[in-house]
Amino acid sequence: MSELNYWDVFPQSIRFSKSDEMQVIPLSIRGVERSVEFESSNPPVAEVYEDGVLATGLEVGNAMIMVRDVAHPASLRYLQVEVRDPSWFANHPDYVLDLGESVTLLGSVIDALSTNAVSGVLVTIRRNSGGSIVAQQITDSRGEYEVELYEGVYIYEATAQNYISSTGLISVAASGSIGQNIVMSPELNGQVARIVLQWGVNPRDLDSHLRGPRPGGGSFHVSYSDDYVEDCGELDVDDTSSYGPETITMLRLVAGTYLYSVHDYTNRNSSTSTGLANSNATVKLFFHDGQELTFNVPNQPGTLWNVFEIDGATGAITPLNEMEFESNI
Ligand SMILES: [Ca+2]
Repeated sequence: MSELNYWDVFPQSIRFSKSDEMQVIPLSIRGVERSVEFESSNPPVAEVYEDGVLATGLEVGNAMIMVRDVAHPASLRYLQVEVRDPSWFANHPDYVLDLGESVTLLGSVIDALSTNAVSGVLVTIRRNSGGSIVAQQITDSRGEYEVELYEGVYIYEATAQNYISSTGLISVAASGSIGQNIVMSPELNGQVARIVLQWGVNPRDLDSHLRGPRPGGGSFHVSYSDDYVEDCGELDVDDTSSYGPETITMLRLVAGTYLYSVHDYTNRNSSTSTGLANSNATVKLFFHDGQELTFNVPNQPGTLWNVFEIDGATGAITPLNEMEFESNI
């Protein structure tokens, strides 16, 4: 089960010369694998077959191709197609089909608990889940890897001895920067779960909060202001200067409801802020039974993101993904 949601269609714009023969180009859906359907605003100019192959070139004109996620119809991507008279290309000899830039991506892998660099990690990058490998490298002594990729969204898998394997998304921009490191969690050693929060450059300070039942009665609340509660949980890192990670380790499960939330401390006094929604925050839950779940912050205003609940009696995990405004939690 995964809540990863980023995806895109490539290329995003295509310009063809009109010809007497149909021109075809396979479109690539990058990011998390999904089932999509295509709709053309102008089928005589451009159409997409069910297998994702664009057919165009017979008529001059413009078409917008809408790419819709079948399971989430509100999730849309667009591809712009232009078919020009051959004389246009004669006047623009430098024009080449834009498949995005090939960029060098320099990434780092860090330990969720110590935030130290992790060397010897095998990083495998695919265009989509289950797709073929486009790059693979082992991190060096500085925990870094360097690969050559086209712009777009990719899936990574990182594996190393004594760490829980991790998968997620990396977004490759023209600048090559990715903003977020790959964070690896050391294997659980009798603990119940590890919860890793990461985000982008803004806001500077997000906080992780875990609340739940205390063995023997009462409740606990682990956060930056109480970072260790015996037999309950421990916050390993309180990051106050962008990116994270902040990591909470759950120590025991007893009957009752556990709630994990992310609070936007920087914007806590706002009642309109979209800072948290725009933070690119992700939460990874590594559960003792081997489940690894990723949650992405909802695109809604709010200063408190209630991420998930765990039923302590059954171990069932329930995604919440609710946003609200709270100055203090
Ligand atoms: Ca913090």
